[in-house]
Amino acid sequence: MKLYVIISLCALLTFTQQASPLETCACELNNSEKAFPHEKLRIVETNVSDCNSNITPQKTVELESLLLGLEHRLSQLNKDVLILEKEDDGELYGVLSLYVIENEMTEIKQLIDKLNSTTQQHQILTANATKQLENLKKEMQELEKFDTMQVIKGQQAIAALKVDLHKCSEKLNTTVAPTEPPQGTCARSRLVNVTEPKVYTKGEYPGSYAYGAWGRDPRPEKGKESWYWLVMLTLSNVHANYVRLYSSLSSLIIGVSVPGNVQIHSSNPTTNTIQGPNNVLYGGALYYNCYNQDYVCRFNLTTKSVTTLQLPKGTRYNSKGNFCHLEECYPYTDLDLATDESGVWVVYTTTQDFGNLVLSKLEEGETPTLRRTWRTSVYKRAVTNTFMACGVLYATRYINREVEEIFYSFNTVTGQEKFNIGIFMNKMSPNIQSLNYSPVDQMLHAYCDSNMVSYKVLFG
Ligand SMILES: *[C@@H]1O[C@H](CO)[C@@H](O)[C@H](O)[C@H]1NC(C)=O
Ligand SMILES: *[C@@H]1O[C@H](CO)[C@@H](O)[C@H](O)[C@H]1NC(C)=O
Ligand SMILES: *[C@@H]1O[C@H](CO)[C@@H](O)[C@H](O)[C@H]1NC(C)=O
Ligand SMILES: *[C@@H]1O[C@H](CO)[C@@H](O)[C@H](O)[C@H]1NC(C)=O
Ligand SMILES: *[C@@H]1O[C@H](CO)[C@@H](O)[C@H](O)[C@H]1NC(C)=O
Ligand SMILES: *[C@@H]1O[C@H](CO)[C@@H](O)[C@H](O)[C@H]1NC(C)=O
Ligand SMILES: CC(=O)N[C@H]1CO[C@H](CO)[C@@H](O)[C@@H]1O
Repeated sequence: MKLYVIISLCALLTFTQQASPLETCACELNNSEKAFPHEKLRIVETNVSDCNSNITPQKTVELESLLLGLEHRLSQLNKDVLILEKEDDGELYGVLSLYVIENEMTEIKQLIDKLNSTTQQHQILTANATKQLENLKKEMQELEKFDTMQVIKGQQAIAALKVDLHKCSEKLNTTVAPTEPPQGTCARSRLVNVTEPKVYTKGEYPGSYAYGAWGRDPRPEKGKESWYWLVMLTLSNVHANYVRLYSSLSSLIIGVSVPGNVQIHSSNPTTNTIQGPNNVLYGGALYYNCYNQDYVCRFNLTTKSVTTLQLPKGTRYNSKGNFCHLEECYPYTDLDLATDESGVWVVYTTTQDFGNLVLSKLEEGETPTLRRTWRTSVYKRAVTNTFMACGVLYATRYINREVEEIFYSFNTVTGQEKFNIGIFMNKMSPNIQSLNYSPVDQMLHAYCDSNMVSYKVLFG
């Protein structure tokens, strides 16, 4: 639960740092009734960067030293959490860390108070910051209550906390950077590495539903920018009839689905049921292989209507063109839907391509169509999964229970194929059922034996 505390401090710190040299700066926190303040903090951060453009620099040494103090407090917090993690004592440690962080919180609050009284000049700003802190504190107390009923999940929260602390210190260095790639272009040319897992959660149904997919809509509808989606194959590990939504990553980790399910059809399976794990959400619609057909289905979550696209004759479906490794194949992985900076793609294979990977770009529109198709020389059964990033197709293979390798790439701009990518991903569990790249934050989301794991993709 404390991860919110850290995020809030981070937001606040960024806020004060960003805004320290200004004279006046109107930053309003929209106090909606959402269960988690994550979204709110995002808004603050957005507004902070907006404010930034109006700021004229002005030195205030005392203020800066206080900010430096805050920064040190944050790194201390980081250390404390790391120590506690080493001393992991089963259930107790989640609770202990809550107290320690609470104390840190208090100290940081004191620093903020000092900050408040430092100069008249910054009065408005700090009052605003304090108000925001108060609001957040209220939210935090609400969450605290909630957490006492969810003690078992404390450990997950701590894992995520570590991730957020790292993000936080990154943010300290880089200030507020735009996360959205520039429209129409793609600066990310060469994938050089992926990080260790940054997010790892068993989610709402620990250990259940071994097959599925999750991620973040790269072109979300307004107000749903921080939403995450989850599709679990609830019937026979093959079929699903709904998309489950979470208003933030935190609510997904904690396992609170606030918007809940959007159902495709009450029966499962039936026409247009989701078949197989490799689905994506894009522009408020789920793209997937639908039941018993060589079709891409598009389910509009707003209108709840399905439009379909039949793939070329000879397309392998109904578990006849799967991803595999030496030991076994992943059932019903005939169609792998993918998103990148430019839209939606589908990866599949056909009889006439002798089982090699085929890649098609989807044209959105009234009904989806195929814009263009590329043929590769990599055998689909030698691949465990694929994803797209910046117009480049990447394929993975199974090395062992701990490691998966991104070994292959196909550049749709140059047509160049590479078989020696050699990027290794450390796994949290042996099998990756789906991989989705999120161009919004360059995260690679993996669904692994009912766990949800994210890696940050590093580009050269
Ligand atoms: C604040 O949040 C509410 C509820 O989400 C929304 O209706 C309203 O438009 C928001 N106000 C602003 C100024 O963003
Ligand atoms: C930012 O602040 C403005 C007013 O300063 C407010 O209208 C808006 O809702 C806030 N949030 C965002 C996301 O812009
Ligand atoms: C911050 O300063 C303002 C103006 O002096 C004061 O009204 C407010 O109570 C202070 N807030 C805190 C938390 O000390
Ligand atoms: C932040 O900058 C400091 C000093 O330049 C560096 O030591 C530290 O590793 C950086 N942290 C991150 C997360 O980049
Ligand atoms: C890629 O990242 C992993 C872990 O994140 C690291 O161990 C490895 O050295 C990196 N490889 C390269 C070539 O930078
Ligand atoms: C879903 O339907 C709405 C209403 O007709 C439309 O505005 C929106 O573009 C559709 N989304 C997709 C992805 O087709
Ligand atoms: C709560 C609070 O103090 N809000 C202030 C934030 O800054 C604006 C613009 O300077 C003030 O008008 C608000 O009163």
